[in-house]
Amino acid sequence: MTTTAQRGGAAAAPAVSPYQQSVADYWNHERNAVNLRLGEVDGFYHHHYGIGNVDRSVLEGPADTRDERTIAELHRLECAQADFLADHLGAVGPDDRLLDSGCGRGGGSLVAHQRFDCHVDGISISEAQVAFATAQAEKHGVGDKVRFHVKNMLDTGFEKGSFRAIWNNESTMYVDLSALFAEYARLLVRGGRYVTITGCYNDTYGLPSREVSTINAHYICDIHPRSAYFREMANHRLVPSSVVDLTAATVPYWELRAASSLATGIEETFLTAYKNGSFQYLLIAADRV
Ligand code: SAH
Ligand code: GPP
Ligand code: MG
Repeated sequence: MTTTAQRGGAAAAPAVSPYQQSVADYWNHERNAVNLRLGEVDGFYHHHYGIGNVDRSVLEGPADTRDERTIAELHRLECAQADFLADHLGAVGPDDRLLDSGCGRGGGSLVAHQRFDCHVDGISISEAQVAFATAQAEKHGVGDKVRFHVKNMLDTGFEKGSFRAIWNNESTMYVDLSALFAEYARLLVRGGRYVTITGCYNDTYGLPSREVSTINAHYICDIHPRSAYFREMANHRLVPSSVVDLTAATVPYWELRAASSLATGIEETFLTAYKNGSFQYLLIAADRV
Protein backbone atom coordinates (compact mmCIF):
# COMPACT_ATOMS: atom_id res chain seq x y z
CA MET A 1 0.00 0.00 0.00
CA THR A 2 1.24 3.50 -0.81
CA THR A 3 1.41 5.76 2.22
CA THR A 4 1.35 9.52 2.29
CA ALA A 5 5.06 9.69 2.95
CA GLN A 6 5.75 7.60 -0.16
CA ARG A 7 3.45 9.71 -2.34
CA GLY A 8 5.92 11.47 -4.59
CA GLY A 9 7.94 12.70 -1.64
CA ALA A 10 7.71 16.30 -2.92
CA ALA A 11 7.75 18.95 -0.18
CA ALA A 12 4.62 20.66 -1.61
CA ALA A 13 2.44 17.52 -1.59
CA PRO A 14 -0.25 17.70 1.11
CA ALA A 15 -0.62 15.03 3.76
CA VAL A 16 -3.75 13.17 2.69
CA SER A 17 -5.83 10.43 4.29
CA PRO A 18 -7.10 7.47 2.23
CA TYR A 19 -10.52 9.22 2.10
CA GLN A 20 -8.96 12.44 0.80
CA GLN A 21 -7.02 10.42 -1.77
CA SER A 22 -10.30 8.92 -3.01
CA VAL A 23 -11.74 12.45 -3.35
CA ALA A 24 -8.62 13.53 -5.26
CA ASP A 25 -9.02 10.50 -7.55
CA TYR A 26 -12.65 11.46 -8.28
CA TRP A 27 -11.66 15.00 -9.32
CA ASN A 28 -8.54 13.87 -11.17
CA HIS A 29 -10.74 11.75 -13.44
CA GLU A 30 -13.91 13.89 -13.64
CA ARG A 31 -14.81 14.89 -17.23
CA ASN A 32 -18.59 15.54 -17.11
CA ALA A 33 -19.94 17.36 -20.15
CA VAL A 34 -22.17 19.37 -17.78
CA ASN A 35 -18.97 20.97 -16.46
CA LEU A 36 -16.64 21.06 -19.48
CA ARG A 37 -19.13 22.22 -22.10
CA LEU A 38 -20.40 24.99 -19.80
CA GLY A 39 -16.84 26.15 -19.11
CA GLU A 40 -16.09 26.29 -22.82
CA VAL A 41 -18.74 29.02 -23.22
CA ASP A 42 -16.38 31.73 -21.92
CA GLY A 43 -13.43 30.04 -20.19
CA PHE A 44 -14.87 30.19 -16.65
CA TYR A 45 -15.03 26.56 -15.46
CA HIS A 46 -17.31 26.04 -12.46
CA HIS A 47 -18.08 23.04 -10.27
CA HIS A 48 -21.09 24.40 -8.48
CA TYR A 49 -24.78 24.71 -9.25
CA GLY A 50 -26.84 27.63 -10.52
CA ILE A 51 -29.36 30.11 -9.10
CA GLY A 52 -32.05 32.35 -10.53
CA ASN A 53 -34.99 32.19 -12.88
CA VAL A 54 -34.68 30.05 -15.99
CA ASP A 55 -35.54 31.01 -19.54
CA ARG A 56 -37.42 27.80 -20.43
CA SER A 57 -37.68 28.91 -24.07
CA VAL A 58 -34.17 27.47 -24.60
CA LEU A 59 -35.86 24.04 -24.72
CA GLU A 60 -38.05 25.17 -27.63
CA GLY A 61 -36.92 26.21 -31.10
CA PRO A 62 -34.66 24.30 -33.51
CA ALA A 63 -33.62 20.90 -32.10
CA ASP A 64 -30.13 21.02 -33.60
CA THR A 65 -29.17 24.07 -31.50
CA ARG A 66 -31.11 23.14 -28.32
CA ASP A 67 -27.99 21.86 -26.52
CA GLU A 68 -26.11 25.04 -27.28
CA ARG A 69 -28.93 27.20 -25.88
CA THR A 70 -29.34 25.01 -22.79
CA ILE A 71 -25.60 24.99 -22.07
CA ALA A 72 -25.48 28.79 -22.27
CA GLU A 73 -28.47 29.08 -19.93
CA LEU A 74 -27.10 26.62 -17.33
CA HIS A 75 -23.75 28.43 -17.46
CA ARG A 76 -25.45 31.79 -16.96
CA LEU A 77 -27.10 30.43 -13.79
CA GLU A 78 -23.81 29.01 -12.45
CA CYS A 79 -22.11 32.35 -13.15
CA ALA A 80 -24.92 34.12 -11.28
CA GLN A 81 -24.17 31.87 -8.28
CA ALA A 82 -20.44 32.78 -8.41
CA ASP A 83 -21.34 36.48 -8.64
CA PHE A 84 -23.69 36.17 -5.67
CA LEU A 85 -20.89 34.65 -3.61
CA ALA A 86 -18.46 37.41 -4.68
CA ASP A 87 -21.07 40.01 -3.61
CA HIS A 88 -20.55 38.79 -0.02
CA LEU A 89 -16.73 38.96 0.12
CA GLY A 90 -16.81 42.52 1.51
CA ALA A 91 -14.50 45.39 0.59
CA VAL A 92 -11.51 43.90 -1.24
CA GLY A 93 -8.71 45.98 -2.79
CA PRO A 94 -6.01 45.18 -5.37
CA ASP A 95 -3.39 44.49 -2.67
CA ASP A 96 -5.61 42.09 -0.72
CA ARG A 97 -5.18 38.33 -0.88
CA LEU A 98 -8.12 35.90 -1.09
CA LEU A 99 -8.27 32.12 -0.65
CA ASP A 100 -10.53 30.00 -2.90
CA SER A 101 -10.62 26.88 -0.76
CA GLY A 102 -11.53 23.79 -2.79
CA CYS A 103 -11.18 25.69 -6.06
CA GLY A 104 -12.12 23.06 -8.65
CA ARG A 105 -11.06 24.14 -12.15
CA GLY A 106 -10.56 27.70 -10.91
CA GLY A 107 -13.57 29.59 -12.30
CA GLY A 108 -14.43 31.23 -8.97
CA SER A 109 -10.88 32.51 -8.49
CA LEU A 110 -11.02 34.18 -11.91
CA VAL A 111 -14.40 35.74 -11.05
CA ALA A 112 -13.01 37.24 -7.81
CA HIS A 113 -9.89 38.56 -9.55
CA GLN A 114 -11.97 40.08 -12.36
CA ARG A 115 -14.12 41.88 -9.81
CA PHE A 116 -11.48 43.12 -7.33
CA ASP A 117 -8.18 42.95 -9.24
CA CYS A 118 -6.87 41.24 -6.08
CA HIS A 119 -4.46 38.36 -5.46
CA VAL A 120 -6.17 34.96 -5.32
CA ASP A 121 -4.78 31.62 -4.20
CA GLY A 122 -6.91 28.64 -5.20
CA ILE A 123 -6.31 25.27 -3.56
CA SER A 124 -7.54 21.79 -4.46
CA ILE A 125 -6.67 18.29 -3.35
CA SER A 126 -6.66 17.29 -7.04
CA GLU A 127 -3.44 17.69 -9.02
CA ALA A 128 -5.31 17.57 -12.35
CA GLN A 129 -7.60 20.43 -11.30
CA VAL A 130 -4.67 22.58 -10.18
CA ALA A 131 -2.90 22.01 -13.51
CA PHE A 132 -6.11 22.84 -15.42
CA ALA A 133 -6.79 25.98 -13.35
CA THR A 134 -3.19 27.18 -13.69
CA ALA A 135 -3.42 26.87 -17.48
CA GLN A 136 -6.71 28.83 -17.43
CA ALA A 137 -5.17 31.67 -15.38
CA GLU A 138 -2.37 31.90 -17.96
CA LYS A 139 -4.93 31.92 -20.82
CA HIS A 140 -6.82 34.75 -19.12
CA GLY A 141 -3.52 36.62 -18.71
CA VAL A 142 -3.81 36.81 -14.90
CA GLY A 143 -1.19 34.23 -13.88
CA ASP A 144 0.73 36.89 -11.94
CA LYS A 145 -2.11 37.41 -9.43
CA VAL A 146 -4.15 34.18 -9.58
CA ARG A 147 -2.24 31.10 -8.46
CA PHE A 148 -3.27 27.51 -7.83
CA HIS A 149 -1.78 24.96 -5.45
CA VAL A 150 -2.25 21.31 -4.55
CA LYS A 151 -3.08 21.67 -0.87
CA ASN A 152 -5.28 20.17 1.81
CA MET A 153 -7.64 22.90 3.06
CA LEU A 154 -7.36 21.56 6.62
CA ASP A 155 -3.62 22.15 6.69
CA THR A 156 -2.65 24.73 4.07
CA GLY A 157 0.77 25.80 5.31
CA PHE A 158 -0.09 29.42 4.41
CA GLU A 159 1.01 32.10 6.83
CA LYS A 160 -1.14 33.18 9.79
CA GLY A 161 -3.35 36.24 9.10
CA SER A 162 -2.42 36.36 5.42
CA PHE A 163 -5.94 36.45 3.91
CA ARG A 164 -8.56 39.24 3.75
CA ALA A 165 -11.24 36.72 2.72
CA ILE A 166 -11.69 32.98 2.29
CA TRP A 167 -14.52 31.12 0.60
CA ASN A 168 -15.75 27.58 0.08
CA ASN A 169 -18.06 27.17 -2.87
CA GLU A 170 -19.58 23.69 -2.45
CA SER A 171 -16.49 22.19 -0.88
CA THR A 172 -17.15 22.07 2.89
CA MET A 173 -18.89 18.67 2.62
CA TYR A 174 -15.51 16.99 2.16
CA VAL A 175 -14.04 17.99 5.52
CA ASP A 176 -14.60 18.15 9.26
CA LEU A 177 -15.93 21.67 9.98
CA SER A 178 -14.19 22.03 13.32
CA ALA A 179 -10.78 21.38 11.76
CA LEU A 180 -11.65 23.60 8.77
CA PHE A 181 -12.73 26.65 10.75
CA ALA A 182 -9.75 26.31 13.11
CA GLU A 183 -7.51 26.66 10.05
CA TYR A 184 -9.52 29.68 8.80
CA ALA A 185 -9.41 31.42 12.18
CA ARG A 186 -5.63 31.15 11.82
CA LEU A 187 -5.45 32.26 8.15
CA LEU A 188 -7.89 35.20 8.23
CA VAL A 189 -6.87 38.66 9.30
CA ARG A 190 -8.97 40.05 12.15
CA GLY A 191 -12.05 41.65 10.52
CA GLY A 192 -11.64 39.39 7.49
CA ARG A 193 -14.56 37.67 5.79
CA TYR A 194 -15.52 34.03 5.34
CA VAL A 195 -18.20 32.96 2.84
CA THR A 196 -19.60 29.55 2.02
CA ILE A 197 -22.28 28.37 -0.36
CA THR A 198 -23.19 24.85 0.61
CA GLY A 199 -25.77 22.11 0.58
CA CYS A 200 -26.65 21.10 4.12
CA TYR A 201 -29.19 18.75 5.62
CA ASN A 202 -32.06 20.27 7.50
CA ASP A 203 -32.04 19.66 11.26
CA THR A 204 -35.81 20.02 11.34
CA TYR A 205 -36.14 16.97 9.06
CA GLY A 206 -34.00 14.86 11.41
CA LEU A 207 -30.97 12.87 10.21
CA PRO A 208 -29.94 12.57 6.51
CA SER A 209 -32.78 11.52 4.19
CA ARG A 210 -32.40 8.79 1.56
CA GLU A 211 -31.78 11.55 -1.02
CA VAL A 212 -29.06 13.24 1.07
CA SER A 213 -27.39 9.83 1.48
CA THR A 214 -27.59 9.28 -2.30
CA ILE A 215 -25.93 12.65 -2.94
CA ASN A 216 -23.17 11.74 -0.45
CA ALA A 217 -22.54 8.46 -2.28
CA HIS A 218 -22.62 10.14 -5.71
CA TYR A 219 -19.87 12.69 -4.91
CA ILE A 220 -18.07 10.79 -2.07
CA CYS A 221 -18.88 13.51 0.44
CA ASP A 222 -20.49 13.93 3.87
CA ILE A 223 -23.16 16.67 3.87
CA HIS A 224 -23.26 18.37 7.28
CA PRO A 225 -26.38 19.46 9.16
CA ARG A 226 -27.18 23.18 9.02
CA SER A 227 -26.58 23.45 12.79
CA ALA A 228 -22.96 22.28 12.48
CA TYR A 229 -22.01 25.37 10.45
CA PHE A 230 -23.19 27.81 13.11
CA ARG A 231 -21.84 25.78 16.02
CA GLU A 232 -18.37 25.45 14.48
CA MET A 233 -18.27 29.09 13.38
CA ALA A 234 -19.12 30.17 16.93
CA ASN A 235 -16.34 27.90 18.20
CA HIS A 236 -13.76 29.46 15.85
CA ARG A 237 -14.18 33.26 16.05
CA LEU A 238 -16.44 33.42 12.96
CA VAL A 239 -19.58 35.52 13.50
CA PRO A 240 -22.29 35.20 10.81
CA SER A 241 -23.22 38.46 9.08
CA SER A 242 -25.62 37.07 6.43
CA VAL A 243 -27.46 33.82 5.92
CA VAL A 244 -29.38 33.38 2.68
CA ASP A 245 -31.51 30.33 1.93
CA LEU A 246 -30.96 29.76 -1.81
CA THR A 247 -33.05 26.57 -1.97
CA ALA A 248 -35.94 28.07 -3.96
CA ALA A 249 -33.46 29.92 -6.22
CA THR A 250 -31.61 26.75 -7.23
CA VAL A 251 -34.65 24.54 -8.02
CA PRO A 252 -35.17 26.01 -11.56
CA TYR A 253 -31.51 25.23 -12.40
CA TRP A 254 -32.08 21.57 -11.45
CA GLU A 255 -35.33 21.41 -13.42
CA LEU A 256 -33.61 22.70 -16.56
CA ARG A 257 -30.65 20.37 -16.02
CA ALA A 258 -33.03 17.41 -15.62
CA ALA A 259 -34.70 18.28 -18.92
CA SER A 260 -31.38 18.63 -20.78
CA SER A 261 -29.12 16.15 -22.56
CA LEU A 262 -26.40 17.01 -20.02
CA ALA A 263 -28.19 15.37 -17.07
CA THR A 264 -25.84 13.12 -15.07
CA GLY A 265 -28.55 11.13 -13.26
CA ILE A 266 -28.44 12.96 -9.88
CA GLU A 267 -31.00 15.64 -10.86
CA GLU A 268 -34.21 14.01 -9.56
CA THR A 269 -32.47 13.24 -6.25
CA PHE A 270 -31.63 16.93 -5.72
CA LEU A 271 -35.15 18.01 -6.69
CA THR A 272 -36.73 15.50 -4.29
CA ALA A 273 -34.35 16.44 -1.47
CA TYR A 274 -35.13 20.14 -1.87
CA LYS A 275 -38.87 19.54 -2.15
CA ASN A 276 -39.21 17.14 0.80
CA GLY A 277 -37.43 19.63 3.07
CA SER A 278 -34.49 17.38 3.97
CA PHE A 279 -31.87 19.45 2.16
CA GLN A 280 -31.13 23.17 1.82
CA TYR A 281 -28.86 25.29 -0.36
CA LEU A 282 -27.40 28.09 1.80
CA LEU A 283 -25.03 31.02 1.66
CA ILE A 284 -23.41 31.94 4.96
CA ALA A 285 -21.08 34.93 5.31
CA ALA A 286 -19.17 35.52 8.56
CA ASP A 287 -16.66 37.97 10.01
CA ARG A 288 -13.46 36.84 11.70
CA VAL A 289 -13.47 38.58 15.10
N1 SAH B 1 -15.28 25.72 -5.50
C1 SAH B 1 -15.17 25.15 -6.83
C2 SAH B 1 -15.13 23.64 -6.86
C3 SAH B 1 -16.13 22.85 -6.02
S1 SAH B 1 -15.93 21.11 -6.24
C4 SAH B 1 -16.25 25.72 -7.71
O1 SAH B 1 -17.15 26.39 -7.21
O2 SAH B 1 -16.18 25.53 -8.92
C5 SAH B 1 -15.18 20.61 -4.68
C6 SAH B 1 -13.71 20.91 -4.62
O3 SAH B 1 -13.23 20.64 -3.30
C7 SAH B 1 -12.81 20.09 -5.56
O4 SAH B 1 -11.93 20.96 -6.22
C8 SAH B 1 -12.00 19.21 -4.62
O5 SAH B 1 -10.72 18.87 -5.07
C9 SAH B 1 -11.93 20.11 -3.41
N2 SAH B 1 -11.55 19.44 -2.17
C10 SAH B 1 -12.18 18.42 -1.55
N3 SAH B 1 -11.54 18.10 -0.40
C11 SAH B 1 -10.48 18.94 -0.29
C12 SAH B 1 -9.45 19.13 0.68
N4 SAH B 1 -9.37 18.38 1.77
N5 SAH B 1 -8.54 20.11 0.46
C13 SAH B 1 -8.60 20.89 -0.67
N6 SAH B 1 -9.56 20.75 -1.61
C14 SAH B 1 -10.49 19.80 -1.43
C1 GPP C 1 -20.53 20.23 -7.71
O1 GPP C 1 -19.59 19.81 -8.56
C2 GPP C 1 -20.73 19.27 -6.59
C3 GPP C 1 -19.99 19.19 -5.47
C4 GPP C 1 -18.85 20.05 -5.26
C5 GPP C 1 -20.24 18.21 -4.39
C6 GPP C 1 -21.56 18.19 -3.69
C7 GPP C 1 -22.20 19.51 -3.47
C8 GPP C 1 -23.31 19.68 -2.71
C9 GPP C 1 -23.95 21.02 -2.63
C10 GPP C 1 -23.91 18.58 -1.97
P1 GPP C 1 -19.81 19.50 -10.10
O2 GPP C 1 -20.17 20.73 -10.86
O3 GPP C 1 -18.56 18.80 -10.53
O4 GPP C 1 -21.05 18.48 -10.14
P2 GPP C 1 -21.79 17.99 -11.47
O5 GPP C 1 -20.78 17.21 -12.27
O6 GPP C 1 -22.93 17.15 -10.97
O7 GPP C 1 -22.25 19.22 -12.20
MG1 MG D 1 -21.37 21.02 -12.49
